[in-house]
Amino acid sequence: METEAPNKQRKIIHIDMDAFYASVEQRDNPIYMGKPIVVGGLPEGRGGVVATSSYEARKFGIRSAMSSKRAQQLCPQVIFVRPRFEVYKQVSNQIREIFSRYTDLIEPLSLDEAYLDVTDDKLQIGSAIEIAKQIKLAIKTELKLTASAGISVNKFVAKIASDINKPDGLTFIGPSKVESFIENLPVEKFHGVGKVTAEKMKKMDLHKGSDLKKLTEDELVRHFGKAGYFYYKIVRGIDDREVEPHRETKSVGAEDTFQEDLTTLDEMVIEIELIAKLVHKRLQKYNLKGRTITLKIKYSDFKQITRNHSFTNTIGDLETITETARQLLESTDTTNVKIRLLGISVSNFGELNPKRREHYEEATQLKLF
Ligand code: DCP
Ligand code: MG
Repeated sequence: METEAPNKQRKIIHIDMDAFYASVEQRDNPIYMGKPIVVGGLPEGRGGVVATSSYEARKFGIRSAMSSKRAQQLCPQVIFVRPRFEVYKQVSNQIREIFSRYTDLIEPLSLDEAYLDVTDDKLQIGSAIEIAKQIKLAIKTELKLTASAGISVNKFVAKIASDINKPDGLTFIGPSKVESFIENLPVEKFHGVGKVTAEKMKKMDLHKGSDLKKLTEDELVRHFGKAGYFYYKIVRGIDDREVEPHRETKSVGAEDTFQEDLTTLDEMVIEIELIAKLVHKRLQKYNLKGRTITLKIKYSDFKQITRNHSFTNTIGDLETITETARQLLESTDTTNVKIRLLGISVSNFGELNPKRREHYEEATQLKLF
């Protein structure tokens, strides 16, 4: 590592709140404390899904993005709680204020997680471990919530580390441990490797970092496309991505992977309407409008296509999003196809109001409430 890093070794912390929405609900409603709860849609409602669940509920196998019906089957006594996004947003601002006591290099990835570069921290504490401890303590005493921290020399390792000792964890992967840590990392834990890629890797007998390391850059790119360049570097512990405090939102979107492939136009249109609603809700939440609407379709053979349409003016209303996505869908062959995934995103926002220039990660999972 030392040889390829002429600059000073960086100190990166990744913080991720534990069972975020559920912990906030348990904090604010003491009757939920110590109980299995699900924040999300009701099991009676069509398409209700779990946004998150308390750790007590996870013992029963309940997970994010699972249908609320399934969650109820797994744990009949589970309590369903409606989400209160405004409160989560407020807590998110409070944790960011705590981070800002130590550094201005904060890159939020979502409401509950962020990267911090504390190489030169404001209070000249120097030790990233000590800073992470102080942040966790402030979150606990001031907000009555817990967070987990990962500390390392780059974003990739810090992010994976924060997940290792959840909840209330603190994991430090020092410079001399980075390479062996990645070599032993199962491929599905690699940030950016989704289920499909992980399966593909396993079929190729690639199970952990050290297996990926045996492939040349060309081979990785041949099999995994552009991501191959990233994998090549990352398995060697090289991740120079900066913590970007002002990264702007490039697109707002939602997508859904179906348990059973869609084969009829009617089914596809129903899904388009659901996904469009969600995209619309997110645009409203962040007060955004865009000029371009993109539809993504993934077929059962994993082939993926995108179709987009751009307007001269920015749009953000539900009807336009739904209609445009539907027309884009109809511009493709919808007969004799099996669709595994549909996604809609809105991009090309134009000048953002600087006051709202916050970063929101492009959402990739369908969250229906
Ligand atoms: N979320 C959601 N739908 C998902 C995943 C997450 O609505 N499919 C929301 C609810 C979570 C929040 O985002 O509380 C943060 O997501 P995390 O993945 O960090 O999950 P949690 O914080 O709930 O749990 P963990 O302790 O595993 O971080
Ligand atoms: Mg979390």
